[in-house]
Amino acid sequence: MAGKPPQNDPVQDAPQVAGPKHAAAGLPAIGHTLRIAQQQMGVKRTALTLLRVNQKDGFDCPGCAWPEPEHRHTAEFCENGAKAVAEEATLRRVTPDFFAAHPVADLATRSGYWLGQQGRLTHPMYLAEGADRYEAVSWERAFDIVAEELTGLASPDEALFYTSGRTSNEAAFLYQLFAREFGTNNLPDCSNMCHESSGSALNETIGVGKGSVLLDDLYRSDLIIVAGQNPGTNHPRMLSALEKAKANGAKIITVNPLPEAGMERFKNPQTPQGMFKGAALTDLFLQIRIGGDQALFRLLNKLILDTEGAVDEAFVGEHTHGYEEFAEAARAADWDETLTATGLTRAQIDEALSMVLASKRTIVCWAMGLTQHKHSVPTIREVVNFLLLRGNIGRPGAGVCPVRGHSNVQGDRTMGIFERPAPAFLDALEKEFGFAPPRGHGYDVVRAIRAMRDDKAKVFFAMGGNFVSASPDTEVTEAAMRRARLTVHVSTKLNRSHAVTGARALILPTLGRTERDLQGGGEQFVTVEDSMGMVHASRGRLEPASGHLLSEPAIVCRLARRVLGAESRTPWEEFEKDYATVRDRIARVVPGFDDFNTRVADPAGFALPHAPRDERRFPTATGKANFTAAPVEYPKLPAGRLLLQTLRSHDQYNTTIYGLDDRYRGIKNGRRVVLVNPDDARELGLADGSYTDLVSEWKDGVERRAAGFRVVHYPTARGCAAAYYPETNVLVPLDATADTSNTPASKSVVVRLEQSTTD
Ligand SMILES: Nc1nc2c(c(=O)[nH]1)N[C@H]1C(S)=C(S)[C@@H](COP(=O)(O)OP(=O)(O)OC[C@H]3O[C@@H](n4cnc5c(=O)[nH]c(N)nc54)[C@H](O)[C@@H]3O)O[C@H]1N2
Ligand SMILES: Nc1nc2c(c(=O)[nH]1)N[C@H]1C(S)=C(S)[C@@H](COP(=O)(O)OP(=O)(O)OC[C@H]3O[C@@H](n4cnc5c(=O)[nH]c(N)nc54)[C@H](O)[C@@H]3O)O[C@H]1N2
Ligand SMILES: [Mo]
Repeated sequence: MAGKPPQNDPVQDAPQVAGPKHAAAGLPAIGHTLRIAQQQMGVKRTALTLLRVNQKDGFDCPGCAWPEPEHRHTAEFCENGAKAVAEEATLRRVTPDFFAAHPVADLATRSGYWLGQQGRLTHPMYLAEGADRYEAVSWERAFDIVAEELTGLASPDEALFYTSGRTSNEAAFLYQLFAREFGTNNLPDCSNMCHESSGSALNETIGVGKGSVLLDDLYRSDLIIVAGQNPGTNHPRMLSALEKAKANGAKIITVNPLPEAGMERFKNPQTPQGMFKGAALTDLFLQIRIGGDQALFRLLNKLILDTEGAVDEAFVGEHTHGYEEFAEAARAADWDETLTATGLTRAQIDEALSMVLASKRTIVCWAMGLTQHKHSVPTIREVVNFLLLRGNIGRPGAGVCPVRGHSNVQGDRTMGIFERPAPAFLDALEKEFGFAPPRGHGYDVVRAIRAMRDDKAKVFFAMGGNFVSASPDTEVTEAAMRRARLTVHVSTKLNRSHAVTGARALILPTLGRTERDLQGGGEQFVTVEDSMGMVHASRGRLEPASGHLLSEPAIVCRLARRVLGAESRTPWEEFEKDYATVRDRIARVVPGFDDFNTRVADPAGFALPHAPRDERRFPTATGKANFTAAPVEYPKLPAGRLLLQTLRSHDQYNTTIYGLDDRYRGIKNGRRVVLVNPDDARELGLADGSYTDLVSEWKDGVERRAAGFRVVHYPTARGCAAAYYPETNVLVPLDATADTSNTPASKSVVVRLEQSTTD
């Protein structure tokens, strides 16, 4: 079922293809934004809402985690931020009548696009054991049901508490506190599928699992390398920052198997000249083979080592550890092997080297193109080696810049949403709240799926997100979810996870970022942390989508009171009334949040401390920044196979599908497409416009098939293919994960393309 197109969907998936564009944003983006926004919100609400995005007294854009500049435009949002807002602020509603008309079996045949288009959830809904459809339920009854199942477990570790990265700091802090008072560290989150590899690599090498640059550093940089990221679609406001950096003299190298329109040319919709002509952003495009990045950076490191005076010896001597071992490994880097791994030419790498050597301040930005491979952690460590060699960490205009996804995914981790919490964090919780938090490691996303599959976990609770569609190995994941006793989703919108349920299921509808949050203690705001460690307030203004919604903090507080009862000494009632009291506790538990309530009153927010960035101090095990020397890895393809990456179109937010177009790649009205290099396609006998099945090959011998994809001849690197997530998650084996971080390797799936089995 999961590998086939949805059966009961009025939207026909009939892709039309026009070929890739060479510029992003500009006037078409504005027209597109307003059209989508007005369809969902009407004209007046569109204007009122969009003007509040990312303003100092407004709400944080629920789109990506890119930071807000100090001087904000009246319209500080982008096309895709506007779509995210419209999706939430829509006037469409999913009421109890909707659920009466659509049994769960019917919902399970619909596409994610159709489900999302139905509108905002309005009532708590309950699917009783054996029932065929959800029915409205009171909040009290809903909490009773969760409490019944949680207290009936043989061990707290049979419960899973998932988080998606939109959850505010306050809600996240309360949620992990509840899970730990209940007795488990089973806090898998979307980060496990996202930047976990970055966190793993950075923690070990520089001692902090976060990026070390602020916006100002980008503006001051000489060279910015953007590897494995498509900002034109996924972080559009980053293009303005790159444009400004270029105006200040920076050069940009783009490393990507695909030529992405945004990185080629950016037409800034906020400046008159930009709207029409636009700025070329990329100076050097390295069209790398999927998974070739570690080899590329390793060779660059060798070439730096071989260049007289190129290494920052003072920095290396004073601040780093492991240099000799690393240098020995790097000197052994081999040109031929690197050219094979990367598909690049010698001239391209030489040109990159000369740009690297000419730069005194270098930044490397990356996203999912680096994090979702088997060897992602050593790849990112090699990026760190590269920056350390020339002293590019802890210096203005230089550093590591992992560009985060969800708007508060970084904050959620800071608040303790982590299945492997640091002992110091647990000590602080224990001291503040007077209970003994569990110390053993919990399950991450992949382990949580296995635990449900193997009947070791029986209650699945999700604070946002769409677990079954976002996770790998869709059929395995869905079967695992169906084994649970109870599945609970705190959600704003309908999605597939509501249709693939345990024996009992609940949907708990919640407020979104755009909405007014009124509690006993008056109107509340929440806080978020962006990709660069800046914390600021977010305040919704719209009337809530329904009078029956509870905020995420309120849901956690009420659930905690119901489940933990008198045993808990935590003042859950007070927390629910007044989020400032939660922030007081955060200030005492989480480093860097001293005087939280006072400092967050500054509309610009505040920066969290970052030892490597601020003081060139590296809080690692060795007390220094660690060079590492892992063997170089890259995917090796059997003959007749392609390496498939699963990525985002321009009309989606993860599993939320806004529309069926991918404008910059020239695809319209369809998502079941596979982009293949024309030379590979010819060799494999795949005509443009023909239909094919994607069959993934993995050592477990299980055949995973996604049926009925239109072949698109597209200028991707040789041997590589690309298709959209989540339709292709069915192809990603549960066990195919990155070493160390355990992130699903959803950017390197070995596939063969077979004559289509669907007509
Ligand atoms: N509008 C919108 N915004 C979003 C999201 C969204 O879905 N829609 N999602 C949010 C989230 S959660 C995240 S994590 C981010 C994701 O942001 P991105 O990481 O930009 O998202 P992807 O579409 O997965 O794109 C991966 C990019 O890496 C390239 N790539 C793939 N494999 C390799 C490789 O081996 N090496 C190199 N060098 N490049 C490679 C791909 O060609 C593509 O350009 O965006 C966030 N923002
Ligand atoms: N094959 C493949 N798989 C991937 C990826 C990939 O590149 N390829 N990317 C991975 C990445 S980077 C990520 S981050 C994950 C994303 O995984 P998730 O975060 O689980 O998925 P989303 O699609 O972002 O979740 C969308 C749902 O969140 C709910 N929601 C939206 N706003 C709110 C809110 O304010 N509060 C609450 N409670 N709910 C809300 C809505 O009901 C909506 O349907 O997917 C991962 N999966
Ligand atoms: Mo993400």
